[in-house]
Amino acid sequence: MFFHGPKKWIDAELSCHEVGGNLASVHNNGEYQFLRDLVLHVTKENSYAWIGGHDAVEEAVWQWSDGTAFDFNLWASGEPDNLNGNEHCLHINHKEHHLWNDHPCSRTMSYVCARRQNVKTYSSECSDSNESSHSSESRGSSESHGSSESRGSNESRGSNEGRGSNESRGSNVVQQ
Ligand SMILES: [Ca+2]
Ligand SMILES: [Ca+2]
Repeated sequence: MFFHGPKKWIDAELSCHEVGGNLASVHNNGEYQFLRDLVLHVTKENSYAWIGGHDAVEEAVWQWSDGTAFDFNLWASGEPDNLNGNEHCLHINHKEHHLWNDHPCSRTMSYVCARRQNVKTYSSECSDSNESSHSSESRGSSESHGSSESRGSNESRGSNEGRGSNESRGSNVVQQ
């Protein structure tokens, strides 16, 4: 899910909560590429966007807001630099290599939400059988196909994020 915002990091995170998610976490190159493709598809450029990384609890201890392990990173060269002692939130598409940077959390920009559980919900809505054995696989495929177009455009249109997501969920069910 991609949102234009612009919002501060915390407002972006809270906005993700409203649709049952968190700012996105990234655990491998494929996931990062997916997020970058989504941002590029919606904004037509490699815009800065908040994702869920922060070291607001303890300086230099990076965490994901969705609680998953911070087991992967793609920091840009020289980052995170905690510039002026005031950079505790993580945005993507930094500089020419489009990697990660720590930045003041009060800056406003677009952001990417993710609903890890809801992806399972999608698959169980599609077919009531198989929901657990199926979930990791369907998660990958539902994110890489289709969603950047249909989900992305639904949600980027208009600012009513909660309603947008309900509508897109509803239409998925109908289509099934
Ligand atoms: Ca910091
Ligand atoms: Ca920085």
